[in-house]
Amino acid sequence: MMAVPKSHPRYESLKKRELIIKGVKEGLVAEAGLIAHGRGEAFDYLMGERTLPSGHRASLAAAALLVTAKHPVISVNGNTAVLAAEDLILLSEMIGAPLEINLFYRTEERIAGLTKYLEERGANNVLGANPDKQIPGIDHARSLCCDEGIFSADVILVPLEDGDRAKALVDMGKKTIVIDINPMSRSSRTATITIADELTRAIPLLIQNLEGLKDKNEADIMKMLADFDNLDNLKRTEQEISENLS
Ligand code: PTJ
Repeated sequence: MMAVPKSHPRYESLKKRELIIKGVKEGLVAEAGLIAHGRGEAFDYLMGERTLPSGHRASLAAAALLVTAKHPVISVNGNTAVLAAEDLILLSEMIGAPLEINLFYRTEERIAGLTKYLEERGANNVLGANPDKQIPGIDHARSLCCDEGIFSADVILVPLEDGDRAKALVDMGKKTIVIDINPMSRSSRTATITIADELTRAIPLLIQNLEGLKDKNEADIMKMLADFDNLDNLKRTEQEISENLS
C-alpha cells in the first residue's frame, strides 16, 4: 500500500482506511468491517469531522456513568481494536475494566489474532477466548460472552455495536454506552448513553473527561447522569448535523 504523506488534506481519514484494510488482510477485521467503516466515514463527513456539542455532552455523561460503575467492561470487535487499541487499553486501566473481545463474525482465528494484537500493545486482561455464558435472546455469535466480563458487568462500553445485542444487553438490565457515529442506528437509540462521534476522537475525549471528573463529588456526578436524556441528545445530534449542512 502506498504511504500517505502527512501533508495530504485527508491524511487522518486515509490512515484510518489503511488500518482497516491492513486489519482485513491480517484476518483481524471482518470483510464487512470495510463497509461499516465506510458508513461511519459518511456520517463523519456530515458532522464536519469534529465532535459535535451533543457528542461532548454524551461523553461527559458516559464518563460519569463509568466512574459510578462497579464492574465496567469494554467490548472490543475487529474495527475497534485496529483503530483504537492503545487508547482502549489506557481507558481499561483507568477504570479497571477488562477488554472482552466479542465478534459478530466470530472465528477462533480472529479471536486469537485480536487477543495477541491487544496483548502486544500492553493489554493484560483480555477476555473473550473462552466464553462460558450466553446473552439471552441473540441467535448469533455475539451472544457468547464471559461470566467474569460482559455477563456480570453492570456497565458495558460497546463501540460499533449491532442493534440486536444492544437491545439484549439492556434487556439483561445492563447500562450501555454505545459509540456509534450514526445517531439513527438501533444501537444508538437503545443505549443508556450514545456517543455519536467517531471512535478515534471519542475514546481520547472520554479519557479526558474521566480525568476531569477527579475533582467532582458524588452528588455532582449523580446530577450529571440525572440531567442526561439519551433520546433528547440524539435529537440534538440530528439537528446539529442538519445545521452543519445548511
Ligand atoms: O468485528 P466483528 O466481527 O464484530 O464485526 C464488526 C462489524 C463492524 C463489521 C459489525 O459490527 C457491523 O456490521 O457493524 P454495522 O452494523 O455496520 O454497524 C456499525 C456502526 O458503526 C454503523 O452505524 C457505523 O456508522 C458506525 N461506525 C463505523 N465506523 C465507525 C462508526 N462509529 C464511530 N466510529 C467509527 N470509526
